[in-house]
Amino acid sequence: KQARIIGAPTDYGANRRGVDMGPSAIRYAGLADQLEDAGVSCTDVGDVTAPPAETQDADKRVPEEGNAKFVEEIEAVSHELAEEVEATIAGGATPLVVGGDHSVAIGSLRGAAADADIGTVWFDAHADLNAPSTSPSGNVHGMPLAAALGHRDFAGVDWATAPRLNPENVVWVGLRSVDDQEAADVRDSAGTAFTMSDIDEHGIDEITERAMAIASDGVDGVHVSLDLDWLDPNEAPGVGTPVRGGVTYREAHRAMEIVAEHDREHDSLRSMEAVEVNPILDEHNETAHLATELAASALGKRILGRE
Ligand code: DIR
Ligand code: MN
Ligand code: MN
Ligand code: MN
Repeated sequence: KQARIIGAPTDYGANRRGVDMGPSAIRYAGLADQLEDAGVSCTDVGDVTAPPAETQDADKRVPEEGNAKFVEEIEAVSHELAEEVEATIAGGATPLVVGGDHSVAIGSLRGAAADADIGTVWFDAHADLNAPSTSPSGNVHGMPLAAALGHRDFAGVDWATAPRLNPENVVWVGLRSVDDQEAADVRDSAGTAFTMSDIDEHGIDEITERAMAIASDGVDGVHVSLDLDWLDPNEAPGVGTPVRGGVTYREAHRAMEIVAEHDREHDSLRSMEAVEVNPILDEHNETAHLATELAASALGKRILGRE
């Protein structure tokens, strides 16, 4: 397997500064070496362009309805990132996008869906299905799935939508903090939502297997989106919006191993991202380390290696 690391050092979509240092923290934690050890040959293309939020005006709004901060900046990042992701896949490698806040998923999904029908598995405490008119925060990191799926607020905003992301192949895993309107929108969507309660009831293996099966059913590939706040804050303290009651360290690794198994059997993993690492809020770069380990598991690392 070949991976291409693409950094997207943004915090335009988040409400806390510091997540723009995620790519740097993840590289410093040894991502490329970890992947090489796992037998994945890997190149790092560096970062897409993202000027510091302080130098930009938060109030420039593209969807005129409602509140969405830094939309012009997010548009620029989405364009460049989508192109990198698309070119990576065309070259036969797996894009591994390292964020940055979760708004970078808009670019990842567009790039992954440029030339194929795709599904996505969204490992996150949050559903990220808010839209400018429904978001309580105005932070675009809570909106990438609404954008990608073409919510009416994003009508005509073509940089934001991923027309070949099939709504029936969207699967959430590990939800535990969903806003009121957002919860109704998740229930009304064609996608499948597995909450933390579903994981408690059925176990991480069964839920992840079902998630990969649904996300890959009838499409060309799956984009795996890993928001580090999916894990319990005890394991992943360095995130902007920690929520108690997340998955454990071992559950997270099992889930990523199941992603890799599914990919071995079905060639299903088209692209992946690891987002929302905030080293400022972290302890000893622990969350960035976790991101590198989990990416390695998703790309095929096994405790005893492979023959
Ligand atoms: C919240 C938080 N639902 C919002 N979302 C986060 O601002 O829309 N997503 N943190 O990962
Ligand atoms: Mn998220
Ligand atoms: Mn989240
Ligand atoms: Mn299959």
